[in-house]
Amino acid sequence: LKQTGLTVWFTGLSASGKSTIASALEQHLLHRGVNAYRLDGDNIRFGLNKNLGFSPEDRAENIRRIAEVSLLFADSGTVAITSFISPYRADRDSARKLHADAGIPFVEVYADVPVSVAEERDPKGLYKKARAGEIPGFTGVSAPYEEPERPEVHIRTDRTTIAEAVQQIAAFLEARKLI
Ligand code: GGZ
Repeated sequence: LKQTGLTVWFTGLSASGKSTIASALEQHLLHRGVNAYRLDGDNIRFGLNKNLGFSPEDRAENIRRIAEVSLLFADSGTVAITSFISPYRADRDSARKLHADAGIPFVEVYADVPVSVAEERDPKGLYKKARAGEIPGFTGVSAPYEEPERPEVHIRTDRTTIAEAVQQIAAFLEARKLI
């Protein structure tokens, strides 16, 4: 018995909460017996993509490879959950098209937070460094973040609890009969 695979694609600023929600969603799905696997900076940027930096070209290649890997997981029947800034609309749209061409569902989740709030959170002190000019091309400070125009799920993470965010995504997946 094979479950339908799909990709849940998070996008949002650094410190938007996307990885926290992605982890909670993964746990939620696993507890319901739905196989899920999360791709994030820890298992991708330090491995497969360790030769890539943060120039627009490298980010495009980062996202291209992640899209291909998530498609493979989804094709195997898993819910692939990706958690990367993916700041460029064109790169996200390519990931979407890759899935559409393969007939695999793609669900874009926008972890939306004002830059000012992400900057107040600043859990790793990266915004502070970016403001000081120590990290060139930092998303939201000195590099663009292109907001999704029609994400399947839009979460204002500064006004939503983690549990509510997971429920919002799970409800969408259920309504579409994806889980
Ligand atoms: C944005 C950067 C940068 C620059 C390092 N811009 O908070 P974090 O640390 O853990 O999340 C950020 C992560 C972004 O990697 P992604 O692979 O998600 O980015 S993209 O989708 O745009 O390719 C941050 C850290 O890496 N980081 N330099 N210049 N974030």
